Parts: sequence; structure tokens; C-alpha cells
Amino acid sequence: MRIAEIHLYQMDLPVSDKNYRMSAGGAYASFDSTIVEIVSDTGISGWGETCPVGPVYQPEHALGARAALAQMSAGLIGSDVTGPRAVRRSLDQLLNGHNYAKAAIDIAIHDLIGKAYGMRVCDLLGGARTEYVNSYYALPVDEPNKVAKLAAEKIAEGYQRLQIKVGGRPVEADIETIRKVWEATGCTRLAVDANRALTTRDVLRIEQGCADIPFVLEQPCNTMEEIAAIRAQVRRPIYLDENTENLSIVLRAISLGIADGFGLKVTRLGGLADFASVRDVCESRSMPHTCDDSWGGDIIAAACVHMAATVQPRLLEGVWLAQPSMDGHYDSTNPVRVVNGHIQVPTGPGLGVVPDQGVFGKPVASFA
Ligand code: 0XW
Ligand code: MG
Repeated sequence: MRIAEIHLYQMDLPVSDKNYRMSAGGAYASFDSTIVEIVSDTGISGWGETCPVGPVYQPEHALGARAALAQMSAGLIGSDVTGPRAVRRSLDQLLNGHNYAKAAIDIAIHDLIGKAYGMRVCDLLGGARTEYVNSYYALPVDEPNKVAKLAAEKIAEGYQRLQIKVGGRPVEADIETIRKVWEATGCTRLAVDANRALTTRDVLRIEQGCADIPFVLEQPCNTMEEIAAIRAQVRRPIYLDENTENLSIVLRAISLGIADGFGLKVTRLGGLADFASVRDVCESRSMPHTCDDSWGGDIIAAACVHMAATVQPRLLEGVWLAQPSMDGHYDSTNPVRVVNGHIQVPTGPGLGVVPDQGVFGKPVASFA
């Protein structure tokens, strides 16, 4: 089977509640997603997606994704689809870096191979250990009482894990928010995620102000060096998220004892094949982690869920989806969505997602 065509699509994904706010970048109203369609010489389409959560969250942005994909796509036409790793080697010979763009092709290749041979992506990644995975809900930065009220609603909906976004404001507001969420829910599976925004001083202020509350501290500071500097003073698990740009960094964080677990993103790691390597390292060291991405629709959601299905259940911290903050689906027949805090692993071949005809409009670029 060979690659005959590659089509790139652009989709604006409005944020339904218009209040997705993290420590940096303000409140987001919409995100710009890039969809990749790889068509084989046998007439099968494989689908991939990459959707940065704005241009300042990490060194990635929507226009950059499409430019990188355009740079690589022509060189892939005619390639034999022997496997994701072989395609990745080709990509690395066409462009240096740009994991978040290469990931969209990796996901499409997994989808294509699965659809060609009648296997689910989770089967290609080692086999599913479950048919349902836990999700978790990310509570946006907002007034403490509003966040506590939303937290109680999400627990009532069936979520078993909550992530409280902090940072980008006086630390007293963060401490008040954490305490009010704890009082409102008693949820013992809490993560407090600063998305790198806290100084070591403010991490220690939160540590003092919330010592009685059990939560994981997720990516509190910008660098591993800052986190290492206060690691001995923090009496709770620390997870890295934004620092985990590749397997080498994950290995370094584990060997230095900086992290007790990770918030992992499929596109940041370069796709499902690279994520599977990190998954296996985490399993070898009993490191819990999430299977997430920054944003996106049914395609990236399915990729995260298929990966999560292969994770040792005791290590899976959950799958975050943008879907609860989005209107509509790419695949109206088999949408990927959170129901009562859980997500069913798609049952169809490949990703188990087939975008509705014309849902993405005309391609913004095509290669054949
Ligand atoms: C909650 N997420 C998985 C989605 C947002 O893109 C940020 C991310 C996180 O945990 O940092
Ligand atoms: Mg995070």
C-alpha cells in the first residue's frame, strides 16, 4: 500500500462556553485545527489532526503546523506504508523538529493501516486493556466560588478526577480556589495545574496554604530546574506536563527524581508511535500519566482514547477531551465523547472515526 494523496484541511473550533482560561493566553473563544487526510493507492483514507491551544501555550501554532505539513507532504507521495516508524523516519529526513505537525501524519498512518487491515488503533498499539477509559475535567481559571460550583457539577456528572487551573493571578486567589473546590467536592483525585506559571515562592505558598488537601501539583513552574529546587519542600506528588517534549526529557525527569507522573500530549510527543515508547517507559517505572492533547475534535480525541485503552489501568490518570467545550462532531455517526465522566473506546477499524462527507470543506492544500 502506498501514499497516493495528502490533503490538508483547516477547521475553526469555537469554544462553546467561551471561558477556557489557563494561566497564560487569557480566555480562548476558538482554536484553529489542522486535519490531515492521507489517501492510499488502494483508495483508503486515514485521518490525523493537530490543534495547538493558541500560539503562546507552547512553541507550536496552527499556521506553523500547516506550513510544516506542506513542507513534508510532497516528499511522502509514493511512499510505501510499511508502518508508522518508517513514515516518521521519512518525515525526519524532510523536516527537522515540528513534532506537533508530524504527529498529525503519524495518527493518519495509524488510522490508514488500521482501516486497511481491519484492526483498531489500540490493537496496533499493543492491544486494549479496557473498552472504557476515565476522563477528567479541567476547571478553568475563574473566581473561586464559580470554580467550586462547576467542580461540584462535574463530580455529580460522574467525573472522578478534576484538574484545577491556577496561575497568572495573585496566589491568594489560587489558594482560595483550591480550598473551595476541596470543600465543595471532597474529591481526592485532584490535580492543580499551573501550566508553568508559578514562581517557586508561590508553589511554596500554595503548599503551606493547602497542606491538608490531597492533590497532585502539575507543572507548577516553567523549568525542571525550578521544580528540582523546591522538590524536597513539596510534600505531594509532582507531575510534569509542558516540559515533556520527548522521551529523552521524560527519561531525564525520571532519573533525576523530579516527577512522580506526567500529563502527556500525543502531538507534543510526535504522535502515537512516540507516545507508546513513553507509555512503556512509564510502565517500567510505575509512573502514572494522562493521555491528552491540547485541543481538537473527534480525530485527536480518538487517538488519545485508543492510546489510553492500552495503558496499564493503575497508571492511567485519565483522558482529557476538548469535546465537552465544543459544539458538534466530525463523525456524527460515531462521535467520541465523555458520558458520565467516561469515554467508550471506538469500536471501528483504525481510529473508529470516519468524518462526515464534506465536514471540513475544501482542502487548503493537496498533494498527489
Ligand atoms: C487540560 N489539558 C490537557 C488541555 C489543555 O490544552 C491544557 C492541558 C493541560 O493539562 O495542561
Ligand atoms: Mg497540564
